[in-house]
Amino acid sequence: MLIKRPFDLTDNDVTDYALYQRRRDFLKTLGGIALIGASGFPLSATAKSAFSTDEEQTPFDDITTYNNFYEFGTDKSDPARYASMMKTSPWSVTVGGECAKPGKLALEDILKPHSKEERIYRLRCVEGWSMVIPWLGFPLADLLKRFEPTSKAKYVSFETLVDPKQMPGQARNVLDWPYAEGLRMDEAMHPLSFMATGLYGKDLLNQNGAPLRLVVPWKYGFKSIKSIVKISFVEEQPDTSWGRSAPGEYGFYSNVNPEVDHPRWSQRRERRIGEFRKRETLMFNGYAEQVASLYSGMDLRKNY
Ligand SMILES: Nc1nc2c(c(=O)[nH]1)N[C@H]1C(S)=C(S)[C@@H](COP(=O)(O)O)O[C@H]1N2
Ligand SMILES: [Mo]
Repeated sequence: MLIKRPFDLTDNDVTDYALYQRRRDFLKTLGGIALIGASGFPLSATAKSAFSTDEEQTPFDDITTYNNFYEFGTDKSDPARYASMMKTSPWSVTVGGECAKPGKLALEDILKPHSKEERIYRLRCVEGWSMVIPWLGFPLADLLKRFEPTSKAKYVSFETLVDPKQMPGQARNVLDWPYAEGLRMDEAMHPLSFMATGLYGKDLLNQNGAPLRLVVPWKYGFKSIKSIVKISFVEEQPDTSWGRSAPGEYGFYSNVNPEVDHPRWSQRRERRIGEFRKRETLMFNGYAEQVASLYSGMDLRKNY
């Protein structure tokens, strides 16, 4: 296993964002039009969740143009530029491992039984930036229960599509493909864990992980794996792509924790995209009340 390119340092990331902002302002001036920002998409049909934050939502334009999706390249602007090369229809998801009802399901059959709801969650990237995103989707637990995991299912793992023809970034070995992530079963079954199919009331754009992506708001953003094609129930803690590439930097839990620094930068503060001054990073990304009990008795410095 090779270590190719770790996440950018926080300071690099800040420069990165400033550069991106300038490029965008430049493009706006060029076109002579203001791009459409937040609001815009009515969402009257979906219920407002008690889990949603009422913090200001990051504009649609930022959420869909400032992305991490290394399958399309490591630059923040690569996913928006290249993700249309990925074909999301037809799409299927293979579910297997320790469960009574494994199978390969067409996306339509995955989605059919679930009514969609909105969850406005904070997303905190391990690099030190954050957003507030109004997701559309359904609880992960409701999906997983359908496959009837057995008592041996202690963890659940997820994989992203592999196809270098559709995902040009996979031609480079920046990570071991497929992108892989995992959760402990109780984390996966927690009511905050969410399968997203949309944001701002519309279907997900490819750069955000269409047609189906995980969202685990109390963990660093890299746990929220995009464009899922495989779900497996397993007995042992599964490998993850980032864990394999730099085990000392990206642990299996990766809970947002201002007290535990990344080996190469502090995690105390973060830049909310669109804000100038940094803000304090909150324990479990502000979801401590809901999730802290999952980790009682665990040393969070060891289990980073
Ligand atoms: N398959 C896959 N999923 C991924 C990533 C990736 O590179 N590949 N990047 C992760 C990281 S580091 C973050 S911060 C979030 C970013 O999600 P967003 O671009 O929708 O904001 O996606 C995560 N999911
Ligand atoms: Mo991230």
